[in-house]
Amino acid sequence: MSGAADTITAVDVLVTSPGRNFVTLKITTAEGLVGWGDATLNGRELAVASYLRDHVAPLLIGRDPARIEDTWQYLYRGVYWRRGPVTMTAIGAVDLALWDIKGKTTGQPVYQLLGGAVRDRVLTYTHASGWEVPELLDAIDAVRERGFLAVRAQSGVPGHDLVYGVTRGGPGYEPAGRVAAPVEEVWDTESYLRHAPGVLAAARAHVGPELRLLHDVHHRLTPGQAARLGRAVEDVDLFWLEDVTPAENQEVLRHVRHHTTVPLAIGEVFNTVWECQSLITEQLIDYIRTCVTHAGGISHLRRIAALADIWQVKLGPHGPSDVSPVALAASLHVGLSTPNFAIQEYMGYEPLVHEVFRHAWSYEDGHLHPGEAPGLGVEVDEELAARFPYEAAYLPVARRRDGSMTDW
Ligand code: KDG
Ligand code: MG
Repeated sequence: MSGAADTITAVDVLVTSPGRNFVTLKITTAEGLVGWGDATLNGRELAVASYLRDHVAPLLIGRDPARIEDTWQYLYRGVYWRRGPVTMTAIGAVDLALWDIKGKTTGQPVYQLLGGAVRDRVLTYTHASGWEVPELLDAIDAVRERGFLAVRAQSGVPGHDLVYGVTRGGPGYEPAGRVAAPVEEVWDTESYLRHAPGVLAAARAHVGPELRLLHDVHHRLTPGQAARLGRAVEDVDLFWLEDVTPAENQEVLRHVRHHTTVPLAIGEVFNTVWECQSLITEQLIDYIRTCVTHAGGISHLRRIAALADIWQVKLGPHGPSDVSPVALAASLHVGLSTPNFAIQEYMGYEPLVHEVFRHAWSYEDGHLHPGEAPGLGVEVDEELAARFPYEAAYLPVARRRDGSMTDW
């Protein structure tokens, strides 16, 4: 490592679709170091790619890559408009790439630069789903056989043809399917509310007391419905109940909190600490779900974690298949070095994704570890990535039985 300040000489954006779309940022320095960042915003990928290419890349050329916090402030305060998923995902990608470069410059895995490990490995949960209860129980058994100690359980709902996150007759689903326009689902909340407590009780009866069970409601309930569901599943002893109400109006969580002791998790759609602030400081949630990609990178996720720590709220970051292996690595470096980190979602990837993104992180016995490679520990095979160009893909939308749009 030379004592002279390095400079950023190239900023490139790769859009690749090895089974699903990923937007990846590559920052190259005069000393020949390369840093990688994840800029994938599911279903709106090209907006972030353009933001980075057209508005951020020209501003980074000639800057010192070591000045991570200053660059974050420059991109956040400098834009004037602030916040929002496109801006914060772009800033997050730059932040990840600069932490990757700092790790490579110093020869250290990023978690060492964040203060070192506070735990030996990071607890993770994965998804199990089945349209009918027996299929769900089989799916839970299958992930337990792979060693998982925590499982998110989702099922079909009577009277529905499609339910987000659950496939009929097959284990896997992809959040954003390759379609020219969003698939439309019909959603009936009352039917779900009648069905879900029994499904979760059956899952608990099947697995016994030890396995951590989680459930994602996906923003679909009113405060009253959320309180009812929370009460109805209290005996199930969930690890968490996720996104019970839409995240915009946070006041309503007071009502939910007042009526149930079920642990609440929220925040995968939040982009900054300011959206987490009252939920954390009023202790309206138990877990904050902000993602390292969509909430401004490692630098900002740590700020959220620090606020949460004061209020005994723990981090349980978002990690579906649309969060690339680069971002998963970053989340693991934060997880290994952050005291109030609880659990990392890990949906897993298709085999091809592991080939395009070669990573030092690994899974074993229900836990993940970021590995000891310098930086984030992920290298992108650019030639392979170039063979899979962007394909249009959208998350679904949902309508009530009367045809009006609803949350999903
Ligand atoms: O892009 C959105 C999906 O990743 C999200 O809907 C998945 O809710 C989700 C979860 O908790 O993984
Ligand atoms: Mg979720």
